[in-house]
Amino acid sequence: MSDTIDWSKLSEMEKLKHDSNYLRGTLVGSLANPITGAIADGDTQISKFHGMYQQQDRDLEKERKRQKLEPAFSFLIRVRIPGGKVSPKQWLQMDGLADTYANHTLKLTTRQAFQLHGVVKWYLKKTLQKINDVLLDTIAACGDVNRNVMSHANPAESAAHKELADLARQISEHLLPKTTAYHEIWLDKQLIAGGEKDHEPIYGGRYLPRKFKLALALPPYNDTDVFSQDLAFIAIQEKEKIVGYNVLVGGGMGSTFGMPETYPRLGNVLGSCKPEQVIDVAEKVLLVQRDYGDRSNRKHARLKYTIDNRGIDWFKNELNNYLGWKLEPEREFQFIRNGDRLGWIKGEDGQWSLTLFVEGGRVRDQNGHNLKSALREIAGSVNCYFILTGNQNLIIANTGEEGKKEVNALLKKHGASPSVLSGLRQNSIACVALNTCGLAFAEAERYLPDLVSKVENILDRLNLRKQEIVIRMTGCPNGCGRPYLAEIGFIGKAPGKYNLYLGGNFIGTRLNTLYKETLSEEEILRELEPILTDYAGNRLKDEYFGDFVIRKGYVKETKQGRDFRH
Ligand code: SRM
Ligand code: SF4
Repeated sequence: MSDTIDWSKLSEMEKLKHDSNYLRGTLVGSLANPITGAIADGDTQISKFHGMYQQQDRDLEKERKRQKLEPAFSFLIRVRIPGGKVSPKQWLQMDGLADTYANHTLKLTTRQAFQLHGVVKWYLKKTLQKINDVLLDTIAACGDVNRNVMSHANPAESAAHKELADLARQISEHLLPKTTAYHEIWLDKQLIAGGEKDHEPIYGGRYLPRKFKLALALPPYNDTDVFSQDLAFIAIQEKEKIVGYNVLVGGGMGSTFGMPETYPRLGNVLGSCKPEQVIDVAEKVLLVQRDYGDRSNRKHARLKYTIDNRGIDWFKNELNNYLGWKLEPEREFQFIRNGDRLGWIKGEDGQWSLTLFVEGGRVRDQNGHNLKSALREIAGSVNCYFILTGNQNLIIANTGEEGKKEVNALLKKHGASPSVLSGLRQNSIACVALNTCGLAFAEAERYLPDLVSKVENILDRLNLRKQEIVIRMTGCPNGCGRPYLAEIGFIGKAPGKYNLYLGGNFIGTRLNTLYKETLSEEEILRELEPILTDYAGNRLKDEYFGDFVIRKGYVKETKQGRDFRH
């Protein structure tokens, strides 16, 4: 097979995957090498498929160099949790691992997963084994495969929500790599000599050209930002029953400064299918991308570019061929918001759920706000489970009246009671960025809370504190906090400097547009104040900020990804 491949036309990663023997690489040797806290170069790529990234503490970078020391290498471990649901036992295990092997924090990601940061090479195996002990894993949380499948996180727990959550798990299982490398390397399961018995019925030996992301949503809530996903299924309900799904393809956020051929893109609705056809559609969309995606240029390899290069009609036709049947026409759907609805809600079954704002998705104990301790005690004593949302928040789900009281009391005891938040802060997302992300040009998670406080001062003067406005910041244009869908978006350009984007909408169906470049904090506030003042005085009834800035001509609507400019 390899003889027929012209490797010179493909990206280096293609050869690496092919030669990795179904994702084994030289990981075993790398882990055993006592000389360095790093793993071999090739293994830094292959290990992603196992759910981890080699990183270094960027705060210490200069000092380590000065002292002629190897960088402070450690690993990010990402745990795959389809639909974001975890049991108290799983929560407690992750909480303990954060303290024992990581940096004492748990990161709730924008894709309903956990991340541990700061795990050194010597503890990787132990940590993965402990994760596995509570029936969680990190397989395919990263890498050129289908990633964590997101699902609508409904605090009101309805039958439809449960159906979506189950479907997310089934799709995730179906699209998992089948290699036994993970079990061999991390869980000491018996080695298959040379791995020759392994095969990947869906992916093949080179896996996908690039990462692939999938989400489910239940209108009217777009809390999984379906327009940013490679593939999404939007539930169609009739009389509370899910009768089908609209199929959306080709969304994506990543882009690179100075490369106009890369851009964020909104998904296109292709048609609809029946609930029992979803897994088939998911598999075949992935196969079309596997077979036609660009394997020469990784910056241009996502499904969104395959679709733009060949056209949406070509894609639909090809998909129908792969399926052997045709999608039905699209059905009407309407979203009223993205993000999460915070606070307590009673479900159809009379049980209570609390959606808790977790700033930057970082669960920790800090300055008397001891959220990590509170959640540990809740997990240990309250009858409930947890749902990580796609907006870095957390739902403490399914408690009775007594449980609700206990949760409130425990949050209070640890100084972590939900406070009344501005409509801006409630709708804020910041990616990790510094100090762990190797791609960050600027701060995001560590800075956005302060910037929000400063914008809140303006909002207070304008009587806009309660107005919900979606604000998102990332430390680079890769878009991990989905900033291109925000009403106010910031992308880091350099330390302390950000591009400002305006005009995304509150329901997550419109890309924003560059308003001003390379702004300092002072400049950001100076730019935003007059626009917010205009908004306070001249908005139409119920008009959202993102719609207002377009109506008033502050920015022009970005109608398609290809028109997006940094
Ligand atoms: Fe992301 C790479 C963090 C969601 C687009 N992302 C990274 C890396 C691994 C940096 C790296 O490659 O070295 C970041 C690790 C930082 C750290 O220290 O933790 C990182 N991404 C994250 C998380 C943790 C952000 C967060 O604060 O929550 C999110 C983890 C999600 C998960 O659980 O799987 C995260 N990343 C996203 C999203 C949002 C989403 O999926 O809904 C996007 C935009 C959607 C998309 O993919 O188009 C996203 N991440 C990227 C990209 C750009 C991909 C592209 O098509 O160009 C990169 C860089 C890359 O792949 O080359 C990237
Ligand atoms: Fe890192 Fe950029 Fe993703 Fe932020 S958006 S986590 S800076 S890759």
